[in-house]
Amino acid sequence: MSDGIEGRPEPDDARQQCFESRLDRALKIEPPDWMPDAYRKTLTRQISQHAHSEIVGMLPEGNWITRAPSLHRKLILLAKVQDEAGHGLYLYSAAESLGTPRDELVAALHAGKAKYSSIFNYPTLTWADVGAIGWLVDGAAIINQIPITRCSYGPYARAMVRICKEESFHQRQGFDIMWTLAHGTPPQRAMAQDALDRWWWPSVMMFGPPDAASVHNEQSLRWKIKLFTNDELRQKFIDQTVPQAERLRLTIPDPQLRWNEETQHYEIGPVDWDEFYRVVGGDGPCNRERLSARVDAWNDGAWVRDAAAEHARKRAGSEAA
Ligand code: FAQ
Repeated sequence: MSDGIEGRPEPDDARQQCFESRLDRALKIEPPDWMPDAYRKTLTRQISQHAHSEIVGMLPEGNWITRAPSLHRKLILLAKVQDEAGHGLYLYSAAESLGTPRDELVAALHAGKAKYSSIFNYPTLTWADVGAIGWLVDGAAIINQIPITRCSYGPYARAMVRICKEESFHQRQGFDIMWTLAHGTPPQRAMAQDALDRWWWPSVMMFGPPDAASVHNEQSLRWKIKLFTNDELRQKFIDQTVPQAERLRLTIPDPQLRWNEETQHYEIGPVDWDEFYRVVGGDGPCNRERLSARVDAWNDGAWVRDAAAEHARKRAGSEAA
């Protein structure tokens, strides 16, 4: 609506200009600030998907807590899985600051309407898979998330600072497991290689569809929600991880992998994007199992939420009296 004075920006235009000028000056957008609806919606989608990924991501590794090969490994794994729960909570808080209550975000996950990372729909068949997840999946997560510490939305950027520090520890513990197995007996080495064979391509896919097929890349880059495209981050991951595999003397399961002297990057063979879309669409090896485990955990925890809400009600009542 115009205020009728020629040349004066309409109120929404003025707010839009202020928003864009903050982005241009690399200033953060904070919860009380005006923001376009579409920016709010995209952020809520991405942050809640990220939160769901952290929580669902506890399941594959949680599967090995009771079977870790030593007390030392068990303690480390327990701490790591608890860290992931913490990451989920920071991220749900950041998403809630955009106006959608946590219950709604969780309900969307349980109804199969909200996504979570494709990577967590693969099974953890051996102890080496715990190593491969730490090394590859946390390694990929760090590469994706370090730039998000500089994204335009304050609560998301700040949550990511602590998360990235913890993910660095996770990546090292995964590499350490792989190193131990790779330098162990021949069956242990074979177990490490088998885990790499199964987790390599899903980790490469984790960065999302190729840029040409990404729905949100362009707009999210403009809004500084993303600072790099899916393919740029994927390339960083490949360039970082191939030399690590060489140090482990393990073989990346890609006969077409080669170093390009000209571009100074590794090149990989074709990615099976049909598999990616199948998994994202709900038909991966463990999608149904993961979702039903989350729904069961939510239902089993109802008494804790009820007790906490009752306690808060009583305390508010006694303070008011
Ligand atoms: N899985 O247009 P784009 C972790 C969807 S945390 C499932 O490129 P966007 C820690 C995408 O949502 C791992 N869906 O989308 C840990 C969109 O669908 P929509 C999670 C995917 O958002 C370690 C459609 O495809 N990290 O690992 C995936 O611009 C170990 C089109 O794609 C984050 O969430 C996928 N892999 O870019 C925990 C980081 N990729 O929503 C436990 C933050 C794409 O339109 C153990 N998120 N889709 O229906 C991001 O950086 C971005 O959201 C991307 C996707 C890069 C994931």
